[in-house]
Amino acid sequence: METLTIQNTLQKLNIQKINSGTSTGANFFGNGAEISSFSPVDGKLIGKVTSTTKEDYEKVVKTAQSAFKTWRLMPAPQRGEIVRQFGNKLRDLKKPLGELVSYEMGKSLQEGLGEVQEMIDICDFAVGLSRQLHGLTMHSERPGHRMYEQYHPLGIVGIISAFNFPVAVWSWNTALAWISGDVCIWKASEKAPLCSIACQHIIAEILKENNLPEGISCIINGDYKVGEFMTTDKRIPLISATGSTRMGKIVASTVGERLGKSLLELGGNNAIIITPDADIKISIIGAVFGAVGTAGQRCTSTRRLIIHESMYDLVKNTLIDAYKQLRIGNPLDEHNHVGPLIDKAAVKMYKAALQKVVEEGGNLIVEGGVLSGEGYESGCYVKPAIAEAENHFEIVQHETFAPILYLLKYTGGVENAIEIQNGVNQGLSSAIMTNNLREAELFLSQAGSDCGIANVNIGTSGAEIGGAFGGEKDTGGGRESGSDAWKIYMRRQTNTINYTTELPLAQGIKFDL
Ligand code: UN1
Repeated sequence: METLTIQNTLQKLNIQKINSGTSTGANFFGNGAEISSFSPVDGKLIGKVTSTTKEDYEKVVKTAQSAFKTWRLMPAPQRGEIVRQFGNKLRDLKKPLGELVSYEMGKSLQEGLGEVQEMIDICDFAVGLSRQLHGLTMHSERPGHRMYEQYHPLGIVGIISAFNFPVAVWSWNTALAWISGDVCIWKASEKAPLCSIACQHIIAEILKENNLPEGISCIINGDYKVGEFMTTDKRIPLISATGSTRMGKIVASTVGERLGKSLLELGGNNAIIITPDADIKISIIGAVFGAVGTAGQRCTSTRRLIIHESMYDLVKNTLIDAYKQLRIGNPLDEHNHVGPLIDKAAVKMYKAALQKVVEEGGNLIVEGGVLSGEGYESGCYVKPAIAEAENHFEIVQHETFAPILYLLKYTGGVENAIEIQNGVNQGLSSAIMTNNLREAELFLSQAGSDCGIANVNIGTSGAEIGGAFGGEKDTGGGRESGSDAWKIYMRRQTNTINYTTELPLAQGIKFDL
């Protein structure tokens, strides 16, 4: 039955022949090794995609370069019109694309649909932005001179995305890059390649309908070596990469070596502080969703709870009860809360983390474990776990992409909790649960959270696209999505114009001939 459904879904997304080498457009060149995409939902093979060889990559870059020459000349609001059409097409295809995300990646259907909604939202945002790519004007120190700045497209933007948000993260980048006048080459995660094929089909159709070159949107597939084609390539002025801190360091140094720009969205180690003035209901829902949503595979997932000693037992016992109610199983079944991990390698890391926390002196209060038997044939379903631990444990300092929550206790004032919260290398998302204005404001102040995202009475995950998304320290410092994140996709130019018959020099320098 499952297979039938997914075949239907693939058909609606126009993926009859999945092998990327068989498509017509220049973007589907793939003469390299085959990548098989297995669903973590039931372990079945969904399809195969051929990866991109160096020769294929050269063709893709040429296609992108030539498309850029057309695209950059189109007025930005007209580029916005293309993005508007793309957003509308996503509205039409929300259900099948959400299903594919859910089936290929393993997140709940609700979250799969939510991911497509994020794509639609960023398109809307980008359409408005296409009329607002403004620079500043400033007064020149010289008479009869005008000075201002403007933003121009960069060229080709390389996007490297992770399996956990197989479509949304691409769209955050592309929607902004496109209205900025850039063209994109996307290397999707080899763990969710079909999602990239589906997205490419959708945008390719829009471009065709508008008589625009398909090279405005390109995809390449394969492992990290295919990503390296781009990171080492001087023709790609910006690399936007989402993934682990380890990967980000390699990307940053490779791109930095050639003085390219990189936008990095790397690991998080996100915490919620629960103070004596916290609303317990909000705190528990926020913590449980943050820890087990997407099976703990968001970079904004809640990894640590920092609980005041006066609240500790209450929070602990309520959490234990809440975890008993979690239903683990097929994420396409809306009754289930927790789906599978992406693959068996992730299950192995989950198991190793649980073992490590016990070795380091932690105490498992909700034991984890790998599920087997009917409905769990893929071997990727695990039980969310909770461990009482200490912040300095090596495993607590480390981001494990799985539903493991660490409980940490604090005493005294909220400044002690903030110190624990900041006492990790990562700096993505953070939250405080409190109705106390002083605690909340201190948490948000310059002496508070050191993360890129700091929330009050909201959990750590589920950021909206309207704000800039990203974090500090080992999270990489990049900002994507809303606010003025668009600026990284453009190059700034300062222009000074002399409309007199004289040539006065700046700084009052005299140079008479
Ligand atoms: C990610 O996990 O890579 O805040 C991004 C959230 C989402 C984005 C997560 N909007 O949970």
